[in-house]
Amino acid sequence: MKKKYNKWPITVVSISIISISSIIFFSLKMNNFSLGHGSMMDSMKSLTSNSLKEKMVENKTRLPIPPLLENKSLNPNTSDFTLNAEKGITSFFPGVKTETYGYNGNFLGPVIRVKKGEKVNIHVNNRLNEATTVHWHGLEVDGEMDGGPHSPIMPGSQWNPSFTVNQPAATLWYHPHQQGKTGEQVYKGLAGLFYIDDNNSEKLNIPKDYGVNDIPLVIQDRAFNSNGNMPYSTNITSMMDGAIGDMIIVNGAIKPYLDVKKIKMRFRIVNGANAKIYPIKLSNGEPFYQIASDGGFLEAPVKLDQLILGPGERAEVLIDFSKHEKGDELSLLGDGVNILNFNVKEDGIDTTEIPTHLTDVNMLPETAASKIRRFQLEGMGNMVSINGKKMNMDRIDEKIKLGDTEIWEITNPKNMMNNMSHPFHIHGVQFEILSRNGKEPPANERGFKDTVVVNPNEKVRIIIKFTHKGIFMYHCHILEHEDQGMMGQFQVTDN
Ligand SMILES: [Cu+2]
Repeated sequence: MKKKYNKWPITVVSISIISISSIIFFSLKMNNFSLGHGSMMDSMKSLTSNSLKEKMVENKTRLPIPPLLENKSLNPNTSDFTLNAEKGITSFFPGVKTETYGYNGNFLGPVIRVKKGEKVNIHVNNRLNEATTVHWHGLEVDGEMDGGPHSPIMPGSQWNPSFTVNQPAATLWYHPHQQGKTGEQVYKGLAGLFYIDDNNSEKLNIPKDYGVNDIPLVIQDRAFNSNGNMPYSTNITSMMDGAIGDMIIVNGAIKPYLDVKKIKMRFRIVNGANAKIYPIKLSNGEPFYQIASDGGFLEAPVKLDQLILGPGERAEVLIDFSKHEKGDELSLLGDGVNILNFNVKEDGIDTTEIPTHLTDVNMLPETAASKIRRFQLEGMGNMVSINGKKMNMDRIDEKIKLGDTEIWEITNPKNMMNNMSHPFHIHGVQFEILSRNGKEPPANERGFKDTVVVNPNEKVRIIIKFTHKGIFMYHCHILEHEDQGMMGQFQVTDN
């Protein structure tokens, strides 16, 4: 027998809660406007305790390089990998132990490296006390293999996705996508890189010696309490802007160093932060060259003084250290803060080049599109929505025909309740940006993308060809927004 509830008390309580939260929300936003962006938010950020900060010695830890995951397959055209999601203990500060999560280790995970055309089998063991998923961010695979919220792996059980990689060389990544828990699980340390190589990437005369002149940089931020732990904060700032810590970590280390030779170096930069958009530049202001975006190489290197990456986005860049003198020190700045020190140590033999042409990026013509869909991003905190809706696992928001090409128009209207940039991510596809507010995208965005930052009052038009079947997500990659329901589902079917 179902109980009958009198709905009035619930309604009154709900209305009161909504009114009180709105009042708090409005007053905070008003304050924020009057103080100028940042000041109030900065003062309310989760902050690391001073006693810990005093223990931190800059330039003391060598940049950790994640191991390449061993391929256990004996067949040359097949890869076989095992990932274990597990608990760990990590020392971010000397002598201080922090409880973390990791894949096959204490924090973050190994690099999965495959070649285009390969069949890939992965065994994911969940050794945590909670359900998790592993989403292959940027990979073009069927919905069942995508690792979204429909593929939870219960504690103690295994998930065995299998797929053939059929997309160009790229730097992708993997991370949990457990419904409502993505932010917390990534914050604790679950994330890793997924590299695709192809004939072109192997042929190009660019730095490609993993860990030597081809270095991954996973940029994240965390806040630590006095006993060294990273409490996943659900305070009001985190709820609104997403979880932002005051300690920036690169590959899991705070302000590490990397000794470099006087050669060109390639860095594969991943914004693995929960919520923060990072402007990235060199401390001496010298330019560098972006050679790849989310989904692979750009047509030609793009010279940049500054690169802006939103959560989920990737960029591969070349930095030329040959002009420096031995003993020179410079650093990589993330949001104006020194996040990685480069020590120019010795001469080196450099036979690599900065090519004038990297690949052909064939732009899909607008005329190929059979449909235009519109997505309006709105809100902050728990009041986020897409097209006025919050994620519902039981609702398919958009139905798409396999093989179709579509234009998606994503808008982010600025108003009292919405003054944030939202990184919009689509699963299972690589798309191209047609325009930002009617203008051509910047040169470094004219490649394949799976995540695009949509700024306040911006309309971003993208073109997508849907080549895989199944149920997929589109969502804001501020993980706290995603967990609060800033996500929808599309289903690709062949009828
Ligand atoms: Cu968002």
